[in-house]
Amino acid sequence: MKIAFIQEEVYTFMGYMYLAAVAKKLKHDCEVFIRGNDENFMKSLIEYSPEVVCFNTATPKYQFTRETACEIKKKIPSCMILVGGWHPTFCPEILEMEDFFDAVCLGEGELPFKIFLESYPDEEKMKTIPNFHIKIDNKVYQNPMLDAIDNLDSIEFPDRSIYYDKYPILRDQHTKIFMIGRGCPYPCTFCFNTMMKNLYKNKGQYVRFRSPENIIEEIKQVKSKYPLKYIKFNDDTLNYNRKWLMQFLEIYEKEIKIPFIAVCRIDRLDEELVKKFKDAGVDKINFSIEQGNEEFRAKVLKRPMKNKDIIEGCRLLRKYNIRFYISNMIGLPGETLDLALETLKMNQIVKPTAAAAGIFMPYPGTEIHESMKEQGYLSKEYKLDSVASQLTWGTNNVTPTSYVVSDEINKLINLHSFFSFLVKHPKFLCIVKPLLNLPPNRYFEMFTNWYVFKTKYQYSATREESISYIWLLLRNIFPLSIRTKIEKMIGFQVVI
Ligand code: B12
Ligand code: SF4
Repeated sequence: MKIAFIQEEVYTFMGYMYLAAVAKKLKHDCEVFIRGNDENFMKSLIEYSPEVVCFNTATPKYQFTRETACEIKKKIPSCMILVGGWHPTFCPEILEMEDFFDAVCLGEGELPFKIFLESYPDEEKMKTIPNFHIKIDNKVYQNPMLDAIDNLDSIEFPDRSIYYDKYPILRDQHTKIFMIGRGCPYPCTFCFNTMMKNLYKNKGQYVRFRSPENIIEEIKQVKSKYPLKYIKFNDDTLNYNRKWLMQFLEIYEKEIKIPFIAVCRIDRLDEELVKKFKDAGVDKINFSIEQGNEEFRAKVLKRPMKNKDIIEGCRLLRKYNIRFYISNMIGLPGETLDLALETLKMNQIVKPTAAAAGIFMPYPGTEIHESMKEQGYLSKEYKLDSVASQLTWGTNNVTPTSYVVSDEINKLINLHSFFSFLVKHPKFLCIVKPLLNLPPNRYFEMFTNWYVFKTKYQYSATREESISYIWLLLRNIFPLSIRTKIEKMIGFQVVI
């Protein structure tokens, strides 16, 4: 059977690579189709003529999935369209809302996808695929979830060849992604991990690790086949299990020692661990403060970390000369300008290599979204569609918006625009403060885009990443048609 995996970004989706490994083991044919700026996308998909078309969908990317799936169903009516990932997991009703979707998969996909492939096209069997909500003869069958995969070492390594054989730009990238496990144990109210944990309640262990040996083996295999000079561990939080991590870093240092970037909880770093990270080759650590006021952070976001622990963690990172990037949110429910300025202050105190603040977006299905509805913080303009149309960072020079009801929301939106700059240049706050009273506008947003690009450029892992940031910045000034022509001419697409 022919299976097509569809996406918009030039990026290797780990989820697709895991599913492709399952499908290929069952001798199915798989191909990835990156829409991006590819004018021939539909033509080549029709030529391939897939029986099954898969989408991996995050909430803000749902618009892309919906429009592309609708188009595909018109052109290839016989194909089955399956949607998995975080959005359908928390909004499975999209299956009933749109007739061009045939099934959604909730949660982890390896086993359900395998059962689907073994069942297809037997409709009686397909009605009972676990984790799937599936439409057969216009009736939706909703099946219970399987337990979370108990032993992550038992699944096949992600099949990278689906990207690397077709897209040399991805194969030749020096930075490659890996994952050490799945899940995150923390209860942050705005994060989907908290919801996923609830979904998997009484269904086995949600937070799991691969064995260090299993990860090292995968890295070695990748290194033997493809260019690999930098590793990006894409896990949400690498350092929640100190004992496991110390063990892993020990082996990594001995057997791999390729520079890497990791996402951590800053309040869970201590000197021994930071030193171990450094010895193993860490180049950069990303983490989030989100909000600078301890009490607000603990109460509204359920992130009860202490400011003194954040300051100490950053001191250690600086001591060991490890670059670090901090992400934050502005425009939270109940947040005042003074509270948001505390976030700025915390970032200024700890002096990151780079920092940015996104405008808070309440995603449907999260705990904070529910409490905002109850407390009247959700604006009337908020609809699933408005969330779904929020574009990926760095591509939209438009006036930013927020869906949080607050008297000071415009000031908060404006503060977001100047945030990265003010972290580096605290003295300019007195000049920026009066500007916060102006209506939010695209020029402030262009300023932030420019400044974030500048710091991202400095924060790049490799030279090729720096170059892709330059182009990412420049391409915004060209209209799409010209941008496409230039990208074709120079044979370069933006790799995130
Ligand atoms: C790496 C990453 C990215 C990468 C790659 C995205 C990708 N789709 O793989 C990039 C940089 C492109 C990216 C961009 C964005 N991301 Co991101 N990203 C992640 C991150 C850290 C890891 C993703 C991953 O590889 N997971 C591991 C794999 C194995 O899991 P998976 O992708 O979910 O796939 C499994 C199942 O979902 C399922 N499955 C998935 N697809 C399908 C399809 C079918 C047919 C089936 C049967 C099953 C199935 O099976 C897979 C194997 O078990 C996650 C956090 C996380 N822990 O997942 C956030 C996360 C997915 N991102 C998120 C967001 C918001 C975004 C952006 C919207 C950010 C932005 N504003 O620009 C964009 C959207 C782009 C997009 N098209 O998805 C949110 C999504 C929340 C939501 N409700 O949608 C997450 C969950 C972070 C968070 N905690 O909030 N992201
Ligand atoms: S620590 Fe990060 S990944 Fe974990 S629940 Fe909180 S926000 Fe989500």
